[in-house]
Amino acid sequence: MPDAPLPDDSAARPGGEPPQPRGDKGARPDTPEPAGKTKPADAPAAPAAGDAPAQPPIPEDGPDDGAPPKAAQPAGPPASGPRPRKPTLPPGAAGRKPALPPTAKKPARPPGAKRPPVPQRARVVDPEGDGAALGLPVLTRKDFVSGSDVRWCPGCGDYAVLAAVQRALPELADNREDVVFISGIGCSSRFPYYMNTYGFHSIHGRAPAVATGLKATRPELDVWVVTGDGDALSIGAGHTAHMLRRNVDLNVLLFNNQIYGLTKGQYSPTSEVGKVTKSSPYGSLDHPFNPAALALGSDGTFIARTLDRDPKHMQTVLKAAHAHRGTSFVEIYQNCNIFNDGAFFDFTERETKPLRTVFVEDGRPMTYANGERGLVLDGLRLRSVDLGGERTEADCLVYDSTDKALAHIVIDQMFWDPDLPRPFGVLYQEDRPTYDALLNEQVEEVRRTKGPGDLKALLASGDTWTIE
Ligand SMILES: Cc1ncc(C[n+]2csc(CCOP(=O)(O)OP(=O)(O)O)c2C)c(N)n1
Ligand code: SF4
Ligand SMILES: [Mg+2]
Repeated sequence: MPDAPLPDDSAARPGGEPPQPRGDKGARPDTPEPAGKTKPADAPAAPAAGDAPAQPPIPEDGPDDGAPPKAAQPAGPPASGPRPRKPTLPPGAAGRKPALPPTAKKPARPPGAKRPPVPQRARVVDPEGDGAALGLPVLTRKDFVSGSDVRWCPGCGDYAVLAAVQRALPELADNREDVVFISGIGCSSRFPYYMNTYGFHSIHGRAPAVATGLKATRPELDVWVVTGDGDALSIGAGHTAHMLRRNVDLNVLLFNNQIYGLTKGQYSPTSEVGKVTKSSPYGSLDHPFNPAALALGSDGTFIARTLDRDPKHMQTVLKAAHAHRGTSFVEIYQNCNIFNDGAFFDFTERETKPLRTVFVEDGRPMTYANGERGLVLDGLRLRSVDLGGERTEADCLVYDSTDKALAHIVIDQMFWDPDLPRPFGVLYQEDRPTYDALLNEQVEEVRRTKGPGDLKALLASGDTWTIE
């Protein structure tokens, strides 16, 4: 069963208040004690049961760099104490507005009183970018911020991803009504509540199935899938692979924190060997997935990797993913500061990042460490070399994201070889017809040649029996 209630219809409308979870179930983990490791010195104490739950700051505007808010306030998942309940409605009245008595009229506005503001429709972005000059309203980040309290732990990397998506969307979306976020179950999967767009917090591991159905029947919509390493790669692994091979035109954001966050810190399919958690007290024996390799092996047509702590890079990748027609698979390294703090610090912290990361760009040589090192191809093996002496930038491999053989080498070797840095950016892309386009073409073709069809007649055709 999903951990959070399914959104109801009324709540999923843009501008409407997304549904709130009933009680704390499914909202956030209620025990902050990280599994398998001692609590960091600055980790917050768990609020006593019955205390008011600590609310993380709502990232109204967020820091300008989109970085996650620091865990300065009373942090950690809230206590499982009671939360204020909505007044109980009479049976059958749920979801309905209290009706006015038949003869009752709306109270008249006193003379001279101002007319209440008319709710604004979502506004259209001028594709030429001169909307402001024409006096037209233009979508901004705020248009994509829902009124819901964000219920992630303070300091969680999810905030930075949310901010980056909300910042990128005004440039990508013509209007909010055509944008849909579909998620599975997990902390990351709470994402649709916080977007002022359509959304569906669906079933564990099944967001690709729901999204495929939606995109196939409403191809004009801009459909995003938000999922976690557990959601997409444990229970949903089969669905993820089929979505990729079909090349459904979806934008997939996989929040990889190498842990099950929502269920309080069990090891996940991306956790490293030896990971000590409550569910692996002697260390995990599982060989982890490399999500990008899984996507490439599933014949994915767009594969990228970015980081919560590099908001500018994340925005660039989001825009490239959105521009791609087909399944855009974006793996985002996301810090879970409660149950797996520092999993990606090698790639995000100032001291280690230059030596441990390469940001690939088409047509540019693969250099890193502030230009002091580079990557060369030695047969089918990548090697890291010092630059400035015998070797120069001109000797380095020039990246080409459309080269599948290169993508295999880069995605695989740079994940496992500790002497190689980790690659970020658009790692692979190709053009291939999308499933939704092919499906709709096929339906049109059959309609054209055979007529509109009759479902009842189809069901009653062939070998059917009447049971009397
Ligand atoms: C059918 C089913 N099995 C198991 C669960 C418990 N469960 C909820 S979320 C989750 C894993 C979430 O991990 P991930 O996708 O990595 O999300 P995160 O919380 O780390 O963002 C699990 C196992 C469930 N809700 N439903
Ligand atoms: S991913 Fe970790 S830090 Fe983020 S909300 Fe979940 S438990 Fe908290
Ligand atoms: Mg996770």
